[in-house]
Amino acid sequence: MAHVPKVPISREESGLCPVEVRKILKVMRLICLLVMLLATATAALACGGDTDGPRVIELTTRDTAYSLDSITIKKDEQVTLRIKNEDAVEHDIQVDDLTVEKLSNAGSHDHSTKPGQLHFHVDAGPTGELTFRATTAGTYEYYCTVEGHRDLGMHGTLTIE
Ligand SMILES: [Cu+2]
Repeated sequence: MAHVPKVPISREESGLCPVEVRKILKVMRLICLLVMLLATATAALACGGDTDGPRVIELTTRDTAYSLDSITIKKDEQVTLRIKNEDAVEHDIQVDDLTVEKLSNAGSHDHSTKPGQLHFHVDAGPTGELTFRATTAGTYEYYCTVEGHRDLGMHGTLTIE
């Protein structure tokens, strides 16, 4: 192979006039900007977008049964427990001997017998939810207080880690 000396190419030798060089630089800057925007958007998506919102736990009630046998949450974590009632009868969920900080309640009725009791009730058909925070760790039983439903299997284990 013939020896080709490496000589830096000047603007004149490259055949590009300063106007063309400026145009190329402008396009390159635009590409850089787009890449940075894309990276930012990807990072935002990777973070889930709204990391501050409560975690939603979906529980369906169908044929007098809960879809989940156990629910695990973290102490002090904001959690939205959502019950989608697919049955033709009302259901509820209650945990005895646990006091939680209730943050909001939507589409459900609260028939708690004690302040701070984790309890809410969902009519036949709709979806109801309760957003709360548990401040004590432990293992508890959740169950449906509608007569006979607990015995039919409407209960499960709530673990607060
Ligand atoms: Cu029930």
